[in-house]
Amino acid sequence: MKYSLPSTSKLLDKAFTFGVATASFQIEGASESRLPCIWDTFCATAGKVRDGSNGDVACNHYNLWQQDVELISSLGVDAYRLSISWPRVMHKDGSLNPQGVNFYIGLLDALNAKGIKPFVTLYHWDLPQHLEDNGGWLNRETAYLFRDYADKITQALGDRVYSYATFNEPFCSSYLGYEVGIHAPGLAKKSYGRQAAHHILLAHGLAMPVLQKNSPHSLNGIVLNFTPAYPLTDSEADNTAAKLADEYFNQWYIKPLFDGAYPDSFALLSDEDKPVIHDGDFDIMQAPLDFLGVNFYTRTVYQAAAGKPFAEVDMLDAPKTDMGWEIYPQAFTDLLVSLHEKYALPPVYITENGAAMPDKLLNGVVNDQDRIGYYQMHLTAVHNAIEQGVNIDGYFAWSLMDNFEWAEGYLKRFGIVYVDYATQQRTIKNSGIAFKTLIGSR
Ligand code: GBH
Repeated sequence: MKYSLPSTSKLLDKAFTFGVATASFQIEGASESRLPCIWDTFCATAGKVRDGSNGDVACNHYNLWQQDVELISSLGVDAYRLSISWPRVMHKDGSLNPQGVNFYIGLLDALNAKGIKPFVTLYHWDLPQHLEDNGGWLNRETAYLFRDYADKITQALGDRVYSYATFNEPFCSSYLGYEVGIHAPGLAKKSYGRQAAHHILLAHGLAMPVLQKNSPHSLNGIVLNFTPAYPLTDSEADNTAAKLADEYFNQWYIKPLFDGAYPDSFALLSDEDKPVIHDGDFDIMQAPLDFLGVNFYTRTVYQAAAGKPFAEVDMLDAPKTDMGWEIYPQAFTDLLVSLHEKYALPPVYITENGAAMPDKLLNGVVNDQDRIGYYQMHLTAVHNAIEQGVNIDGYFAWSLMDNFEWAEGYLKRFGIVYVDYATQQRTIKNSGIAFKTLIGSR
């Protein structure tokens, strides 16, 4: 029950930050004490969430937060990444809701008292429903409302926060939520996905100066997810397919932030699918970042196909997690090195990495050897990227504990801590014990 890294690895420096991550809708529950959000509505729509579940109770973290802080502390981590529920901290009229704000103040104070650095994400997908009713991320106004939310909440939380991220994974909110509809709000139109992405990146850019002003000492930035695209063969056609997919799913969400432009394949969009872009938007998006958060889980393989720019290939014989995602750690190293080569990156934090596995609690033990294997390979992949010159300052396991896995409901377990939903009993899995041992060995 141990992860091993070369003794000289930067990951073993005390200055390297190890943490665990969660998100508000996935763990908090207590939906009755906040405004409805788009995920409440999505969960209530038949056929959207695989087990028909919702976030009403989840891990009941809203009520069990004190014991959860003890749990986090018992893992010996340096940091805890959480997200703020916008519908919990703001009323419909745009004023702060003190009850919701006080929940986070209590939580942040308890973390700081234990010496655990809070990494706070302002938006991890739970848009207030009343804003969706007004067009959500298709409405440019939402970007300005996000800036206002960011302004008020960061003033209220003061200097309790070590790091702020504006958004978690603009790709997921825009593409999964507005372009293919497998996430809330469940809309499915190409032009919607591209417009939502533009408004989210704009909202990010509008909020960055506000964070820098209200919280000048915290590390302020954004969290992006990447699913590196590989060609099935080294044919030119497959290489082109992979390149186009990479631009569409990955570079689309980072290039505007560093280069002030969408990838070249923007030109391939029909006029109808192109987002409305105002003069100056790219200048706003390019606000300097103190850090970049990178979330990595898997890669995707592509080949050329008739009538479309790329076709995804299912790697049938490859090892996979319980999500059906291929386990391919080399892609993690390749990704980090290529981002470093392409962009003038600030310090990078791995803000999510982990795996769903079919865990079983037996006599008080979860012997999740496959997850331990996944973490071993991916920690090594991060180590290798550092050796190749990438500036990486931290690593967060996704997730602290099993939780509401979006469209999969409670069927998939990503935690390094097992949650028995019937009793809300938490049990540290063997992967979590190994994480604790690694951190403690420094
Ligand atoms: C993260 O999203 C989320 O931030 C987090 O809330 C969530 O619980 C966690 O991951 C686990 O899902 O879909 O087969 O094409 C990650 C989302 C995962 C989206 C990989 C793209 C590509 C594989 N990404 N996925 S596939």
